[in-house]
Amino acid sequence: VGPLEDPTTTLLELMLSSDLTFLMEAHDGISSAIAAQAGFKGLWASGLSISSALGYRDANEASWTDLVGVVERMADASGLPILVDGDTGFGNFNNARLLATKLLQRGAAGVCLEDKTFPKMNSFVGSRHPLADVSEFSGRLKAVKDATGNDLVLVARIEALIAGYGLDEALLRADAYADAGADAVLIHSGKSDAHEILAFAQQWNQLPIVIVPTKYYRTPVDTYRKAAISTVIWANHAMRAAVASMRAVCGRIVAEESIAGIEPEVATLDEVLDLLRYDELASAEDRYLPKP
Ligand code: SPV
Ligand code: MG
Repeated sequence: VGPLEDPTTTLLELMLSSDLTFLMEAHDGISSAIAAQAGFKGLWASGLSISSALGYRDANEASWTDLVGVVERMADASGLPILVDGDTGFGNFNNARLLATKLLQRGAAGVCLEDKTFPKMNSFVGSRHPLADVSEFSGRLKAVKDATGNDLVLVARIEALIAGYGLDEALLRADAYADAGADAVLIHSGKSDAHEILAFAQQWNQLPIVIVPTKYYRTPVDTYRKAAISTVIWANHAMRAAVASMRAVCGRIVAEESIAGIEPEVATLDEVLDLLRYDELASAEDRYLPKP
């Protein structure tokens, strides 16, 4: 796969289209290639999944340089537009605009910044989720827009519902972030049903709305179509699938002291070679290496 000609325009078009858009989580080159082969049109570079794959906790233990390195591998391996989970932007307006600039240079199509303080904690872990001041966070968004303009889609993520402040605070923040130049808002919720985010969508339609139904996974996606939601992020399912399969395979190999039993259950080597386009390298060798 080659890089997309204009990943940012493609991502923005997906988010602005009247169809519901799905972004699949990926966290490294091979998970990105698998999502592309499965037919997804765009990826979510999940902070939780990338941290987990690196052996870090989703609490800003991984650095912004760790993140941009992973995103570059994801872009190259998939050729898809990638919305990157930029957490809080790793600090103030200056750290946020540096992150956005480096992500753009390394092939990202968009960045999502959440209105919390550095270091953040994953929204589903514990109960301490201090929100950033609205005007300070708006400054972070403005600085990113001034640095990257239309070259990078900017999604402002509202954590008011996660932090327990309710709908009015979420709506107030959405207005402020739209004024600050966001291209879309992500409204997050940890409830096991979709009522909070549907109430938000009913009252707010200035910009495309992005959701992450990790906890309210039972809601059928047609509900989101009817609510005119723009984009659904399947936020961590490649990472969790990998954990489940690797656990099962490791457990069986330990118990059976053999790899014979699990051979039919793991991907063949040919599948791996196909994902990473070894065929392209073979034809390039024919073209460029001296003939024997
Ligand atoms: C992520 O995938 O890292 C996210 C979504 O930010 S959540 O884990 O729900 O916060
Ligand atoms: Mg995250």
